[in-house]
Amino acid sequence: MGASISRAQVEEYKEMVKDRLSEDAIEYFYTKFMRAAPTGMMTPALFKKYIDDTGVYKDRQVQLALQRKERGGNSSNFFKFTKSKEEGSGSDSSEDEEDAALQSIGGDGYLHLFRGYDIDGDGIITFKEFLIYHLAVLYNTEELFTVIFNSFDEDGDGYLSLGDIQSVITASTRYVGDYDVRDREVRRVILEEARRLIGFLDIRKEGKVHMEDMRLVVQRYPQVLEKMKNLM
Ligand SMILES: [Ca+2]
Ligand SMILES: [Ca+2]
Repeated sequence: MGASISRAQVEEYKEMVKDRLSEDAIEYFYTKFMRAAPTGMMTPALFKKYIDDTGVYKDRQVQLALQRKERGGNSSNFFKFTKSKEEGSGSDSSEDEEDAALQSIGGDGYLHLFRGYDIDGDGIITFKEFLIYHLAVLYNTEELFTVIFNSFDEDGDGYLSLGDIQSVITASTRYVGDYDVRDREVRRVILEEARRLIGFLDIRKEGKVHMEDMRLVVQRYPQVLEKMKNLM
């Protein structure tokens, strides 16, 4: 695959995004993707490097924290952990590719993000998946539901458990705020946040959230999906 996108591909992707993105935007994402994954297959290691290099994840979380601060705080305890800290976007490590990256993708909390992008769950992010993810997150399209559900379903069993939710919040807390998630108070707040969320979504009171139930809840309360997006 070359660095530039063919006419046929642009048409195909335009069709796929139902004209919600302009050709320029598609080309922009394509260039960005191919720079990170020149073969067209973004592995977990390439994904980690992409996230580190662009700093998108951190930037987004920092922006959210700032917005919240401007609004005069949030009732949720979780967000008191979200520091608005500026940091360079580069990563200091560059060699020692795959192994180290694969190891730390879990430890650094990239894995839930990876699951969000990797819609078919085959362990590789394709450009189509990359595009769908950005479309979903930017425009709150119906795909956002799938992106968020997959991202939170850590063990991939098709349900969200308290443990799944706790892991995702823990990972993003560690990554975003550099908090010591072993700290008892930090753990307590994360657990509280996870319990509150599952209490809201688990309408059958089974201790796990069914996908169709979550769909019903977020249709009625779109702000819950927004909140889960922010917790990712
Ligand atoms: Ca995939
Ligand atoms: Ca699960």
